[in-house]
Amino acid sequence: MRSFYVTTPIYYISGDPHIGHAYTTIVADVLARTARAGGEARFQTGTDEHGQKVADAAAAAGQTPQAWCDALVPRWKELFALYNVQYDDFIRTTEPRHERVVQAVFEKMLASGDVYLGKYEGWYCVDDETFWPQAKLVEGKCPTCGRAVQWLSEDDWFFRLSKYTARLKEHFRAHPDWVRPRAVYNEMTAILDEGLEDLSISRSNFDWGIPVPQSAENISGKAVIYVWFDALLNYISALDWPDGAQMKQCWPANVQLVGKEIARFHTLIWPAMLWSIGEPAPELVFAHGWITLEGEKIGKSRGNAVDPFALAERFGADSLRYFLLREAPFGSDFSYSEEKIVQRYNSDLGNDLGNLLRRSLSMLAQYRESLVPPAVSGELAGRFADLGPRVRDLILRLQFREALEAIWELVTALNRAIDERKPWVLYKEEQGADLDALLYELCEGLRWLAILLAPFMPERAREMWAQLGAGEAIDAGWETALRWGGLAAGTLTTPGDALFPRKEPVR
Ligand code: ME8
Repeated sequence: MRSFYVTTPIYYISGDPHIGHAYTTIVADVLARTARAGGEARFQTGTDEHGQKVADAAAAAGQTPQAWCDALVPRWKELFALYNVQYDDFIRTTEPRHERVVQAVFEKMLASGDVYLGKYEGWYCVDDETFWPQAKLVEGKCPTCGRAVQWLSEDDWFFRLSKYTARLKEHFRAHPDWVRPRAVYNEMTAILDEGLEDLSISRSNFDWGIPVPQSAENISGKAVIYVWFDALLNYISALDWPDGAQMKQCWPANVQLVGKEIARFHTLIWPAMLWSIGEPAPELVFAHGWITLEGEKIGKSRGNAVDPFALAERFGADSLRYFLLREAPFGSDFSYSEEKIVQRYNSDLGNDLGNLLRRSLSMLAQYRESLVPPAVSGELAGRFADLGPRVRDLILRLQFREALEAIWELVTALNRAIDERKPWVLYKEEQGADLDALLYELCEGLRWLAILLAPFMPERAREMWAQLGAGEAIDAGWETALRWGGLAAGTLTTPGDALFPRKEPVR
């Protein structure tokens, strides 16, 4: 069966991860969890370990690059575990399974004539690991990150990228949604219109990389493959290209998530590399915006990194997941602020959702000894009948904020049902049937919320599920789980601690 395949960039392991790295990985996790609730899915992330940037970081720490990477990888895995990220594969570019594929691809391109020997003269930005011709520099600096560039003059191997310009243009024309959001699509077609130059894909002035295969006539005897050529191939090396079973099941990827600063690599260079070896381009590259701090992209090398470990400790990992996906439409930049996190935490999570669970279960305890009354199918059941497919579609279209807004319609409706139908009055006036009906709707609605929120807040959703006594199957397919009446009469609920205990506002 064809499997839904979602990837994140593989992260440079030049230091500890920051909140931006957690962000893309959490988004991929939400997608994968949603896809898994309706079929097969594969979610892959990992680390980009070669190149000058990593070598420099290791040297500054007085370590070999390999020892440096080996010591840091657990830190990244720890972060993803802390944020309840459930990837299927974590690839490191220093693994033999990856190096083998990179060399095989290089050899295949050499044989077809898409790789040839030439001379590179121009500039190089170490921080972005990018070659820049003189004409592209901005005031003599890297046009992407604004840092100083270094002059390179080397005999290098080149990839015949220019040859694919026409095919790229046609691909962009025929698939106007293959690069999203639209602004990035437009930016990429503008670059295409200027024309593409062949790309240097080896480096001979340093050695932390995958060696150019021996079958290639090696210029200096120690050339290594350019880190981006190496890194992009992670998406298929982990599928065991060319003939692995995963390759057949998963390629082309359904969604490749990247930050907008690396859209060019993924939408202009990557498809050309794939076509050169006879593989199709991914179905969608989504280049999302940046989390910013005082208007600047948060990033390790800018020294304004926000520590995601400390944040999870303070607010809970699931609350952060919620915040990151709810705060801005996916694609746009948004500015990070603790005030905003606390505000959303206390209002959306604490008041709307947490109190709804607490109030519902404490009324059930008070009036019905915590036992779920017989199922009823009232007005809410009809109104929200299609909520599951709606939320699923929105998530799979990467409209996470809209998906959460749709889920919150149910949260609001349940809170309103309590306020309007006043269970305390029903109890006092001994309107037992109406009280039963309302309590059932609240519990069943909460069960739906736990299922729908599980991709976003897996751990908190499980806690809701446990308090509801709803059984084992929160991960069962949505199709069967989201049928009104799933919560059985007589189920014993167990009110527990507050889901989102109140936080003091930031002063
Ligand atoms: O570029 N806001 O790695 P990298 C949102 N190794 N997302 C952010 C972010 C921010 N402030 N900062 C980082 C590389 N990210 C290459 C990729 S892929 C074949 C090779 C996220 O460590 C975002 O996804 O610089 C961005 O593209 C990625 O981290 C860059 O991580």
